[in-house]
Amino acid sequence: MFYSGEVHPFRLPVPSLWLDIFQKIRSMGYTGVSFYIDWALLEGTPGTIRASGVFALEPFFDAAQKAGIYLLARPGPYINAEASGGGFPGWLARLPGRLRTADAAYLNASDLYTSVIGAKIAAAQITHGGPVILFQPENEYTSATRGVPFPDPIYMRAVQAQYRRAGITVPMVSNDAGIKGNNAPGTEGGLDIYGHDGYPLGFNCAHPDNWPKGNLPTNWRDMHYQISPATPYAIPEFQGGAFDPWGGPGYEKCAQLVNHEYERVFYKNDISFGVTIFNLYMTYGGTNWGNLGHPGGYTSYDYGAAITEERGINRTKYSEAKLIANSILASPAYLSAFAEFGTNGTFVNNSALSITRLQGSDVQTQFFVIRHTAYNSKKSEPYRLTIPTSAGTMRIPQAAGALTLHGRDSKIMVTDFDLGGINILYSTAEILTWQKYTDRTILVIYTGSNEQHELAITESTLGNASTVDVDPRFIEGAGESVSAASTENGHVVLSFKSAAQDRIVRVANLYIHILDRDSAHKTWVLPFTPDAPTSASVPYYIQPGVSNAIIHGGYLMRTAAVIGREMALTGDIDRTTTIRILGGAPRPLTALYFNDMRTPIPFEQDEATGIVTAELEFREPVIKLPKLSKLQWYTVDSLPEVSGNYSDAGWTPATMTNSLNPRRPTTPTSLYASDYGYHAGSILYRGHFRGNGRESSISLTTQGGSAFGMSAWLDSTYLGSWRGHPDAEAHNSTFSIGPQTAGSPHVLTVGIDHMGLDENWNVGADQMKKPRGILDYKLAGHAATDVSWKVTGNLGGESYHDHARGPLNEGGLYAERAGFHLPSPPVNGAGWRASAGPTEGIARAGIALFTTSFNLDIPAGYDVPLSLQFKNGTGGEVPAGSTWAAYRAQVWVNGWQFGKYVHTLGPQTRFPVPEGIWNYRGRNWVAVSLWAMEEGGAHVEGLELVAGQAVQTGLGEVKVVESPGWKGREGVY
Ligand code: IPT
Repeated sequence: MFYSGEVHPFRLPVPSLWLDIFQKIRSMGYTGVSFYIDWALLEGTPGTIRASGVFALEPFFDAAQKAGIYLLARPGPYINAEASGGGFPGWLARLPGRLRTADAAYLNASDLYTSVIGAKIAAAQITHGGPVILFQPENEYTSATRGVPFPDPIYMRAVQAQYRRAGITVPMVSNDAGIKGNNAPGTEGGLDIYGHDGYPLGFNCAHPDNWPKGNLPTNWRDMHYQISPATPYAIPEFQGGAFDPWGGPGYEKCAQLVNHEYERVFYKNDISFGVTIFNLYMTYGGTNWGNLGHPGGYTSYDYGAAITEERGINRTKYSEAKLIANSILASPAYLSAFAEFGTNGTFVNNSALSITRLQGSDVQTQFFVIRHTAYNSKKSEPYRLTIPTSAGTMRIPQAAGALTLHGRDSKIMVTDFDLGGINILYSTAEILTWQKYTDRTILVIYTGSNEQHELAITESTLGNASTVDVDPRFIEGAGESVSAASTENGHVVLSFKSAAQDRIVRVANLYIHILDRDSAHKTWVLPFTPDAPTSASVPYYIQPGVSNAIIHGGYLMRTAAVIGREMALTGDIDRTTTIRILGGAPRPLTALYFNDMRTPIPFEQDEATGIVTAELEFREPVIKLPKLSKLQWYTVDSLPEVSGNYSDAGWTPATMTNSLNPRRPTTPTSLYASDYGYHAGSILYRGHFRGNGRESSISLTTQGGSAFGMSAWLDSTYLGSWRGHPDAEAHNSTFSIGPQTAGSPHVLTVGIDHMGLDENWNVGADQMKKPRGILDYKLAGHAATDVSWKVTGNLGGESYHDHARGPLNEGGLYAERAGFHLPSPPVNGAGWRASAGPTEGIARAGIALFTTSFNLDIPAGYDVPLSLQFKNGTGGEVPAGSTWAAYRAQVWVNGWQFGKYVHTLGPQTRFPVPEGIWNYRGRNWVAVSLWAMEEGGAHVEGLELVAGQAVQTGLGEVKVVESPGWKGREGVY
């Protein structure tokens, strides 16, 4: 089974942290990761692919392999992904042809990217010893505007051919948006495997408790049998969180909407359909650093996912997802099980509940997935089962009383489940894992709170000694017990109520660990690495018959290895923690290591059970952070354009009259940023004209994408701003001006905050081409041709300067053009002065850059998440409909833009920046641009560096990424 989490390497530009994400996902019991590649970041200069440094793919492949993770490669070329342009480079806005169609212009434009990236992925396929086992060309090729041939088999064949030519040989899977049957195998242009996605709760996180009626898919399996009966049931994207727009409710709300209960009900529902290619989007979201996001989202792409943007795993949904994935990993019979059509009412005596059955096709095992008929019910429902087993039809529980399904829960119950020879006749408690060791078999099951359960074992499969032995140590004081009895018809029945205390029941050589769910959440199942974990160089994957270690406790357990009679673990702890190695430790164990392979740690091994108990000592780190408000800052004006004799000689004249944009320019020359090679960050315009005494106003229609803002000046006079709104991608502003002396030269300066390019979801609409910049203008008293325009974005445009950070990290502010956001800017040079920093602000509408530097000395061996926190009157949260002073800020850490803050919109005020972008043991530079959109200026109320929860980590060294500093740039204007 390909049980996978979606991760975008480009949203975590620190290659040595990729192993951390892979290990956290592998430790959830997932076997795979699916990833996109963002074309826009790799081919900023048309005709040149730059895929090195943080953009290199090879380290991602290596890390996956080291963690034992298989990969599904999804390089697009179109990806969507809430990325600017949906992954399309901005220069495609000039394409003389339709995007995502068989137009030669589009296929030619994507040839270089698909061939270079295709070849890199091809080299990492499993057939070459690498981790890539699946490939998805295109993405959600599902809908089109009228008049466009769709679905076009010629196009889908062409995309497949591009990648086949590049050497891709693994199966190709589709990702239909909804189960509609596009590009199914056997259809013209079809792929090898049919796949579709599903986001049943949608993307509005404002009411996280609201599960709308009817949003649980019920017919997917039936549809799949119709569409593609011969290919594995594949869901290449299933909702694992949600994205959030500017001014949205924030990602903690999305984590609540798509929480652990959602996972239980919805993931198990997909399992009831027999899914065997299953990818949860997102499992780690990351960051839209450096302008890589689309206008519908802000800097964080946390997504409310199982792993937080800061790589934390505190959300219950991480632990719950681990239980579900592990149960499937432990169920080989699931892989060949046949999912029945629809749901079945005959197995359960309560119509408020529904069961979908999966039947083993070559073994007797059956899986019964039970849920509430009204999937969103919050009621607890009692039930009894009548189900077929190898011992005949059974009424369960056999004991008095009833089973219970609580609200917003779903369970996978089994019959005739094989534990390497021992037959579990049935279990109403869910299986977390089991493992057959040389001297014993261990089964770990778990219950919800306040539940009654029953488990039966076929006696004849237990060998001779079928003694039932409830370990008294775990019973005493627990107040709840396990009753066990052998029945006449040859099985041992255990009846038990849930209890907070873990219990062990021994039945012959089978040790059954009964945990409650909270305790199960703390349990880790780790495949043994073939080597000491610190030197693990050999890839290891889950293989049938290869042992797992079962470990209880610890914030995160990463790896386990057995070397002779010694055992070595790696992992992370957030406090002093007692761990219990339930299974997998040699008997007797002679030494135990945790992270540090030189110093064994004390432990005890129980004679009878072999369980090893050890205390992992947390040593509180000393984390000293500078107070940013106390540091020496330097500042420089970043809008020299409006102060006197500024020369825009170096700017790009906006003289193009033949724009290829689908929106035909309504101005004498095109003023679309993409026509001049500018695709990210701020775009600035200079409109020159001579006065004639008849001026009265200037109207501007500007477009920057949702939540964009703009400001305008006439010469040195501030005219006003549009502060932005999440629903406004464009805006009309009219500013009054007085009549100007006839013949006098004037210049209008317009700054537009470019929020990214729209996605290109609907084929034919070419939405990503939607222009950014000035759409229309009217200078009253003048003909439009009286104004001659110049434009700039980032210095060099598509011939961008910063190859280390890619084509989108810089915008067009003067300070960015000059590279002052980079480390070591020339703070003693002309125009700079010492400052108290962004809290000092600026006294009138305008733009300034602030920069400072300091040393960090975070102790090695700890994972300490650091964020930049903007503070305001309320301590953080931006109130809905805020009328606060309008300003926009960007923050750069060592030159990497890791925050775009819109003071009036929010919701994000805390901007996590990963280690590796920070230098944790050395010098760091923080730069802030402040764009004040108020007559009287604006200041940042507070900006501080804050640390999240520190964990003592077994991850190993995080290498600081190459972060070139400021160098005088030629031709800066
Ligand atoms: C689906 C896209 O495939 C994916 O790239 C991402 O944008 C995701 O949505 C939302 O986060 S599109 C689906 C919602 C129709």
